Amino acid sequence: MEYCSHNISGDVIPVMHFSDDYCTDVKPRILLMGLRRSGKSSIQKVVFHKMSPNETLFLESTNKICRDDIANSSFVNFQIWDFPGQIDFFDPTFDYEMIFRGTGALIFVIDAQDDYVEALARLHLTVSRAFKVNKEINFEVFIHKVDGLSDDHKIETQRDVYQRANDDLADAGLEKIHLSFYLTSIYDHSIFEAFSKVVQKLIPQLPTLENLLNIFISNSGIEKAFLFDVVSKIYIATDSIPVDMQTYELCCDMIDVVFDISCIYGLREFGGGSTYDKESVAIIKLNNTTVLYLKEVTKFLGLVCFLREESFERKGLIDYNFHCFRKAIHEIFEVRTTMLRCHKQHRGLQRSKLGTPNGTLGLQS
Ligand SMILES: Nc1nc2c(ncn2[C@@H]2O[C@H](COP(=O)(O)OP(=O)(O)OP(=O)(O)O)[C@@H](O)[C@H]2O)c(=O)[nH]1
Ligand SMILES: [Mg+2]
Repeated sequence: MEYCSHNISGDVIPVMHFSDDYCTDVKPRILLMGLRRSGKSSIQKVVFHKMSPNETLFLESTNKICRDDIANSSFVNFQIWDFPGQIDFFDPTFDYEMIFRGTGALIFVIDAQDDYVEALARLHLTVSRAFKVNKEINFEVFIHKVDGLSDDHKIETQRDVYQRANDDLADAGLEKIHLSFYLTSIYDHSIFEAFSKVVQKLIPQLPTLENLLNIFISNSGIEKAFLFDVVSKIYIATDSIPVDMQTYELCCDMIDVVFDISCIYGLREFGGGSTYDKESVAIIKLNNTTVLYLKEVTKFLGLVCFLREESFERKGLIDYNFHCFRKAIHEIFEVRTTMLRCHKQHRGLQRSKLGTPNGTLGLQS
């Protein structure tokens, strides 16, 4: 099976084959599968390569598996594999066992603006094949391109897809397989939100991060806080208050504003320095007495808080609590790094063929 690979700037980097030594040590994979033109490559380009949604109109159809390494540019350490629309599971050169074995999440994209009968059949085939090989995979169904649908139509489509996909599984005696459904579009923030949830499920430290955020906001008078991977705008954790889409969108927009301004004014003469570092901090006051407060947590992570103006008067307290929060986050990653080091030493002796245990994500501090 032939496939290519991209780094974050989209350059094609040398082709590697499944039999390469590197492949026995792969980062957990997130697979993007679905019928042709369902929007897989667009999702990957918009979320991870800052492509504007309109530009995706010019994307060519994918004709081989494209592997995108997110590890060097982002907090979360994984690879995204973008598949061509028509994968033939019966093609002997397609080693699906090898592919599914190291997979953490399989995202199946369904074009909601098209007739989805064929897509559902393909979803069933894909999921049942993958489950046979690896029972730990999270199956995520993106009901995609919903920008073209009315609100009622969206809900109706989700209900219909949910019903039919689960009926097909029940008919095949595969009720054990759990599918999660998301309504997505590259034309709004829904795709970032859905991807955030997919990634969060692969982060073993999520409950700890959520706890820390809960403690932080309740002691600081903050209404909502998101821990963002600032490069992709995926939020890797938030407190346990339900996410309101509008708040999330404001926080995403703030990251864009901070990065854009930093790129223009933040670099030293001759382009020296970094656009995002320990000193990165931003405050935006909205005209409805709301304040957005962003601070750097690690090289790839930022905390974005949403609070009332009166709470922001106690900025000293917030900053002190933030300092404790930041320290705790760094401690979590120190433990993680030590564990990874031990795991690597152990694996050096064993040369396990299974990749990262149970498909969870490695994190970079
Ligand atoms: N309206 C709308 N169009 C979308 C959305 N996402 C992708 N598209 C369009 O769908 C078309 C196909 O997108 P691709 O990303 O190339 O689809 P693909 O699944 O990678 O297709 P193959 O590589 O052929 O399997 C493009 O014209 C995109 O602009 C969306 O959220 N809404
Ligand atoms: Mg494609």
